[in-house]
Amino acid sequence: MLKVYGVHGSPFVRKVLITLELKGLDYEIITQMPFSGDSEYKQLNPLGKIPTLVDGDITLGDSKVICRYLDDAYPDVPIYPTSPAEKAMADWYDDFASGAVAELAAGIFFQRFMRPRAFKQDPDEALISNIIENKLPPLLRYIERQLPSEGFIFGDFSIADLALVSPFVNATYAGYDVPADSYPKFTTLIEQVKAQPSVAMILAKEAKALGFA
Ligand SMILES: N[C@@H](CCC(=O)N[C@@H](CS)C(=O)NCC(=O)O)C(=O)O
Repeated sequence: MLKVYGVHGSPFVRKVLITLELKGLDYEIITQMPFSGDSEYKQLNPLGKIPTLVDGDITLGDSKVICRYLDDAYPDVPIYPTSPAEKAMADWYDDFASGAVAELAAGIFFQRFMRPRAFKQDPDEALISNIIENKLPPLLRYIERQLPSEGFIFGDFSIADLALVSPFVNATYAGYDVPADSYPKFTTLIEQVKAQPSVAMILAKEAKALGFA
């Protein structure tokens, strides 16, 4: 059976779990906390980051690489668009969202949720204000410009929609919601993604795991 090392609540683990659910694959979650310095886990993934996927002989780190692999290895229910141009754009959105966007949007969650719990430190509210007021808006404006007037980015729900929305699920847990008046297309997309059955299922599990439900 496929094994995912990680925990509920990570924006990156979430992408992988939703991809597995969408494809109807059996998997088990092996609990692995981030920032644990676990030397045994580093044998599997020397970066020590979550998620890591083990599928038989193959062990992969990085949610982008894992989702791409799952789509190639288990293509029955695709999570990538098919044309080379749209596939490349989906990869770009995933890279953009899992890199710069996640650093900021999930950074709010890191400060307000992880920092007090994992490091017994207060959140840096000045850093959070700088993210919300200065750093996120140019990225949100870009996302808003890229989105179609309605529906998912490539017609069907895809990794592009999931990757862009995932870090903002964490921001919401930490008290920040994307303002609908400034970003109407993106806030609509966020709700549409959350309403997908595979997404709603994982969000319900993680809300329970994080103590929000
Ligand atoms: N690019 C990676 C990022 C993974 C990542 O940063 N995961 C966080 C948890 S949300 C982590 O494990 N952080 C621990 C660390 O940086 O040591 C991916 O997409 O999977």
